[in-house]
Amino acid sequence: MLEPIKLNSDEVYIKATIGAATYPSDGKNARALIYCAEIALINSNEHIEVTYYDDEMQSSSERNLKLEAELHHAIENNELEQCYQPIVDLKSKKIVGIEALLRWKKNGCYIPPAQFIPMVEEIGLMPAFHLWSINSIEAALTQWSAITHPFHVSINISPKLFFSTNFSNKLIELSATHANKVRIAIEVTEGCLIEDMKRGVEILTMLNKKGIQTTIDDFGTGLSSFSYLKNLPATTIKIDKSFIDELASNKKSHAIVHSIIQLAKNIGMTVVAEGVESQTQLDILTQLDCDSIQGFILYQPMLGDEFYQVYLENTDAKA
Ligand code: G
Ligand code: MN
Repeated sequence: MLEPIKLNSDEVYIKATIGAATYPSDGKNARALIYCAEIALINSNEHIEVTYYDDEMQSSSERNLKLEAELHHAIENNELEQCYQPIVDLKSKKIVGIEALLRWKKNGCYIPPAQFIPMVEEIGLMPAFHLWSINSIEAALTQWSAITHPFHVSINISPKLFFSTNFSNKLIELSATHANKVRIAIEVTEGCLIEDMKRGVEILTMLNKKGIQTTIDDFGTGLSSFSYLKNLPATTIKIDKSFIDELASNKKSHAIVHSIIQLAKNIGMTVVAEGVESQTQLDILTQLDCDSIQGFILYQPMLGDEFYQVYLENTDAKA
């Protein structure tokens, strides 16, 4: 436990995170050692007090710097791809929505989203990437003439963007243009709103009035609080993949998923399970009366043209 320090009449808690380098293996002079210690610090995390430098950190830092530099050119080099992963209603087995997922293909290889999305955020490119995404979704929706209600397009919103002033205008425009056939939903994580809950609720309420729905993404992993659920104008809970992974093997995960589904239903929200990969998981979710699912067992994320074909086949709609 941290010991508090008295500052006038207040008690404050101070914590340090240290990056360390070792003489002479990491460097033979102060400059080289400080450089390595800084790299160790960048690679540290809040749970470890002292992180020691190793050579692997150096190469991963260099790789990251190179990727960051390349990200600046991803849009002009046509390296971004807008993918869509279907969300399927468990009772009707029909596709009732999609999650829009951004992919970055560099020299023929996909860079994992978990690696590049935080970088996009970090180097301030999120507004440009978000706009690129919205424009591709707009173009796709215009082409997908056979899509009809009930159908929603879920768009992930990064925390920084969510609180920036201008982000919502484009979304509102997109929603209004295609309101006759789809609903636009935004996916926000519980952590996303923590920064300023009051403003978060205001923004979501304003979007809600314009017909934009809210899904709480990765539910169960953040600081899930009931007042949060009570106060947010959210329509859907998405159960985090980590619970789904252990649905069949861990009694507690099973009980948690069961309870989340019941909770959602009791407060009038719909519930989606994400990351469903096996038939057993699918069967349990059906038995627990989950509304809909998303996962590799049914569909992987795919490009727009492929998705539209899948939609037409699944819903017997005519193009
Ligand atoms: O938490 P969020 O809804 O943003 O997660 C979406 C991510 O999860 C996407 O990158 C998508 O490719 C991935 N994903 C979706 N379904 C599955 C699945 O069944 N298994 C795994 N491993 N990843 C999945
Ligand atoms: Mn999501």
